Amino acid sequence: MRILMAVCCAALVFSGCASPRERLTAQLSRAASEHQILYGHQDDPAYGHAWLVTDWETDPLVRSDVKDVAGRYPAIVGFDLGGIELGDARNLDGVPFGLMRKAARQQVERGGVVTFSWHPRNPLTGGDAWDISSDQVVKAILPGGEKHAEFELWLERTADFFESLGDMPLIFRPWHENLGSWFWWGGRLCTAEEYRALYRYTWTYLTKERGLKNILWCYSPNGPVSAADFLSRYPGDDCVDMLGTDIYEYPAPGEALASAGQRYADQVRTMLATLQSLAAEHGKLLCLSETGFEGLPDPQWWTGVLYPAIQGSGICYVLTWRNAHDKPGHFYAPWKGFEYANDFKQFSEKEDIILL
Ligand code: BMA
Repeated sequence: MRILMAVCCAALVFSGCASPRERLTAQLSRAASEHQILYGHQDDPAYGHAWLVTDWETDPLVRSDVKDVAGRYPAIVGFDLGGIELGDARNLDGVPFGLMRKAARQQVERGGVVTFSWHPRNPLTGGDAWDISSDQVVKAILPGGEKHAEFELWLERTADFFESLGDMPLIFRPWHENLGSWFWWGGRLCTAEEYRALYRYTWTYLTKERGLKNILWCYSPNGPVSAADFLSRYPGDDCVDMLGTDIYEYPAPGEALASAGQRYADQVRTMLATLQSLAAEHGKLLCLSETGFEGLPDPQWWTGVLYPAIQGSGICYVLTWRNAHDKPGHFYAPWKGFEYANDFKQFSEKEDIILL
């Protein structure tokens, strides 16, 4: 199925008639079929460990913690849209949407890929994405609900942003980590029907009503979970292009690094094997949409834990989370001067790991 998809896309791309979606699908299918994995980093051009772009309009946006260490840029860059729904100029972490637009364009021009997550506010309570004080939020924003009109406006603003990117292709993975219960759209906060309706409403509005042809849709629940659980809230093959999962390494209190690393690697390997067979059945791409080990305390995390867990897994990309400029211990990629940076450099030089 994947090969057929790649051949069809290649033919379209060759004929010059491919839509942005089709071009990106062809690029990622090709990578996957060649067992190549694009390496990605969240917010990479906006800030890093102890630095921040302050004037994005004049700044060339060429700094990158990843490039400082590996000599090359991440092949995929992630940004978060949280705050776009309110009409804010900056997202929840202070990144200007103007910077994202400019950096996304540069990333695609250099042959890379861009992905967007979304941590929107809680439309019922006014709290943030992590406000789980009510299990009525999803119900309230669906058609017939008291906050539906407001939600329509939120989607309109999100669609306006995507539209402003022109024909630049991108991956969007809304309503992520939905099998846990830490976001207002999480497992215990809405029914499976409500969740599916939320995802489908979002897809229908952007794709059908607004006619956006530049989006690849990624469904990315938190892992590890069984295939049955993964599919329990799956919105449908027509509105998903890629299956993803978010898995982080968290040692238990007092747990040795070797044991935590082993447990995490087993979880990733098992979950990606599950995704690989689901993706083959459903004709989808697959990815490790978010991962990492906060503060990178394991000297050989990249070559000894992550790489063996993802090698040959069939994923087209892996993305590690952000390097906060204002929280010294909150980083997931190395930076210049970090004591274990060389392990990342070695990872980046593996022939199946792609940087730009
Ligand atoms: C979380 C943390 C938060 C951040 C959020 C959205 O995992 O990094 O600090 O606000 O992602 O980017």
